Amino acid sequence: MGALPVLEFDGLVISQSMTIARFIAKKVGLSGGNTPEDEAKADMIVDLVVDYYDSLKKVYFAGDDEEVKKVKAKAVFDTDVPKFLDNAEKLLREAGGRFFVGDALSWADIGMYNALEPLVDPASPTFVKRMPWFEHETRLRFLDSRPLLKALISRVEEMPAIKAYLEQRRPSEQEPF
Ligand SMILES: N[C@@H](CCC(=O)N[C@@H](CS)C(=O)NCC(=O)O)C(=O)O
Repeated sequence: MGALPVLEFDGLVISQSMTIARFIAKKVGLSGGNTPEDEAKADMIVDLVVDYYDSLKKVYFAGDDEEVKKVKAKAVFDTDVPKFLDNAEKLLREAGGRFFVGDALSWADIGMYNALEPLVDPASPTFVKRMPWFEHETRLRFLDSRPLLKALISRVEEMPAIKAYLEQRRPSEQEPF
């Protein structure tokens, strides 16, 4: 396949992280609904998150020079990140405020949770390991003016199966790339 991650499932072997995640979402009934329209809404949110990760990668893989990283981080967190968060907050509001598609959890909510959790988790390796100068207080402020996203984080992580997974998650599973 050439790159990780790879999923093997009943003889099927597939790569590409979003293809894998979409396949699993469909298998377990989290693809966003039963219509192409609802699935497209969920896909749109996931692609929004992918765009955010593309921005984050500019900092994450910027090398070992902390000063260079700080300059790149400032650019990303002053422009790309607020734009991403405002867009996500608006789309969540338009969807009714609780979940991104309908009134049930989908892979869109889980994808968004994955992207946002590092902002609220004091020990998040995304920041503690890769951007140690980015203080927790500063991270938290990104959600102050986005109450629906902030509430979504709690809503997702309080779901029993997700809560159980998070309690036994390995540190390496907390890194986005
Ligand atoms: N678009 C791919 C990117 C995969 C990717 O960059 N994988 C990295 C590890 S996280 C890799 O395997 N790099 C080694 C290589 O490409 O040879 C995806 O989302 O799965």
